[in-house]
Amino acid sequence: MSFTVDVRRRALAANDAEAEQLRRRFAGERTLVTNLISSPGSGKTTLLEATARRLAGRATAAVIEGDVATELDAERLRAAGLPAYQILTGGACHLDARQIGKALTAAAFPRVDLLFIENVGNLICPTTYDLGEDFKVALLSVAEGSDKPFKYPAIFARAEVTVVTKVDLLPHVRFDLPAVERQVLSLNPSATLLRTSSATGEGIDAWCDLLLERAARKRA
Ligand SMILES: Nc1nc2c(ncn2[C@@H]2O[C@H](COP(=O)(O)OP(=O)(O)OP(=O)(O)O)[C@@H](O)[C@H]2O)c(=O)[nH]1
Ligand SMILES: [Mg+2]
Repeated sequence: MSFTVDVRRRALAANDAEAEQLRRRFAGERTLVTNLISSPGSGKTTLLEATARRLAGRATAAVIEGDVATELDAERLRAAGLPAYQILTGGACHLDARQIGKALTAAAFPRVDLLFIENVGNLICPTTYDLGEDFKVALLSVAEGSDKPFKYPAIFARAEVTVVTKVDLLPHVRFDLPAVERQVLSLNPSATLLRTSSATGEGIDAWCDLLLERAARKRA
């Protein structure tokens, strides 16, 4: 085994151990945790803003944001009414479990029903880092092209939920939605597929219902 492969394997094993501690903590707090992963600009923060509006008064939520630079996304979510903590990776292309643990200590959120983790925008690096989440959510906007699940198979294979975002733009872009859904299901036959538009509100109820149902199951 090469030195690089060995170091990477150890780093992932250390991350998995930290993630397991987080998972036990979230189980004790009965908080449903989702890890949102997608390309830059595919609509993660905007979906969370729409989610905050739709869930207001129905569930409590908080957000951990991961970005290379700026506090912009955390500021947007605070403006939408959610407690939000920004992790700045300073160049790293994914979040890890240790950062989540530190963020939880620094943020000192009250106990919440839902914790959203918005990962650093890309479809590759965040895939293998367990953050103690209940499930990963992959987002793919209709502006990104219909070949993406097969070009970035690992994330679509691991995400329990894939959300096709910005469906309001479908009349204006070339995007083969059935082909994308077929690719996702061939990579992960048990995936849940959703279509949303944060602009028109289409699909936001289905997304929120899924979250509320999963959060209720975790509380039971
Ligand atoms: N038409 C349309 N535009 C959207 C929708 N959702 C997001 N946008 C726009 O897409 C752009 C990027 O959205 P963000 O939510 O910031 O994307 P992101 O995935 O959080 O981006 P990063 O945090 O940089 O990875 C913004 O200009 C949004 O207004 C949608 O459903 N429809
Ligand atoms: Mg964002």
